[in-house]
Amino acid sequence: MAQAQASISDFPFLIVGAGFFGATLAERIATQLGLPVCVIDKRDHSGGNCHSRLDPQTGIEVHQYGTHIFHTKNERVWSYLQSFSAFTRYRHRVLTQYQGRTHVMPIGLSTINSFYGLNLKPFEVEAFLASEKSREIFDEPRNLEEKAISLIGRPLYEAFIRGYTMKQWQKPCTELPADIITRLPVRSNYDPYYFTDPYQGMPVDGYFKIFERMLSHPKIDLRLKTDFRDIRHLIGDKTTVIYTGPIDQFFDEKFGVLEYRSLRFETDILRHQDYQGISVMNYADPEVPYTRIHEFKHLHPERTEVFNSTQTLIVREYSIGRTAPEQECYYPVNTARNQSILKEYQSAATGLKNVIFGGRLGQYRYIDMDQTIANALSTYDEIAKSVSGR
Ligand code: 40K
Repeated sequence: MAQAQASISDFPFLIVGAGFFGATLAERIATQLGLPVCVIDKRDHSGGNCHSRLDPQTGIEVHQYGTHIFHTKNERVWSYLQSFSAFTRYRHRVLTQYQGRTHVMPIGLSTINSFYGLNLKPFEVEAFLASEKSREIFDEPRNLEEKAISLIGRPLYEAFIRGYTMKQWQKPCTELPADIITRLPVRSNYDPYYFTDPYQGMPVDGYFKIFERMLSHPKIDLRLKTDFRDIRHLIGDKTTVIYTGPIDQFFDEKFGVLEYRSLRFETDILRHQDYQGISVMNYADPEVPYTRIHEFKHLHPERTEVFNSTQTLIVREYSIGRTAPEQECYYPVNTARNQSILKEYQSAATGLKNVIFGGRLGQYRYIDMDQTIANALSTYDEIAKSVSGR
């Protein structure tokens, strides 16, 4: 017979959302403080947008919300994660298509030489870029286009930034704020790797395993397919709520709806051992409706049987505005209006004694997985202090 479920009001901690912020806090509170934690998530899986699953037909690990590459400079985060998974030595690379040709991302010596048909040496890059930039001067760039041209010159901007950014945000770069980018670093060498962090890799047996291991502790009660809005009336005043959902939804959107970009994915299984030769191929041309194609088998070349199989799975990614509540939230949209709405939610949040907001949606801030875990570990330190001080 099924055991009766403990009531929400009996838990000292209720965590809303089983992504990295929620899972890290649940794991720390359960294992280090020995306190019971209830974790709810409205989806039928843990892991938030980092969730992955094995495709039943091909055995390929699919990242259901787009490719997630773990990379960090933070030693505490890296060593913490090691207790839940070993990591491979995978190092992420990205290529981009533009007008039927293939170039290395981010822009570096390989990109400049392939794009301009040149054969520059590293020590010639700085002067070359300076001369490209000098063709058009914007002392006070008024938008993303002017800013990008002032950083890398018009041709590189038009090829690699203009179309791609417009597809991401569904707005021409002339209507996007200049401060989206502060720098557009151009590498003067042939480094082909996308990230520069000292710690990088893919979880050996998949992202889903990390979350299984983090959340499997007997003190953690994980309840999937459970929407916060359906259970919030059950919360008593003895429970601390750690909320990682969208902050505007916590307050029933009373100060207005915060805007997000969402993504739409189109999956195909193809009869090729290798479709595109790399895990992520960007498409910079504005005429191509998708922004990139993911070919997940390339994240795990060490899984030789799956990797060598004569079928592959690809996913085309389309950026879409989030117009309906059932669409997933991915990227906060940094406009003056959203920031001023956010301020109102933040000050309402500060007034709540028993609620902690965290994660990308709880903060309405673009943060990487490692930053999310770092934030959760600091939040845990605060919680541990206040628990021991009681
Ligand atoms: C940011 C503030 C944004 C929108 C879309 C697609 O590759 C990724 O998934 C992330 C890229 S890289 C990045 N670094 N900071 C943001 C700051 C909002 S978003 N991004 N955004 C990305 C992105 Cl449709 C990718």
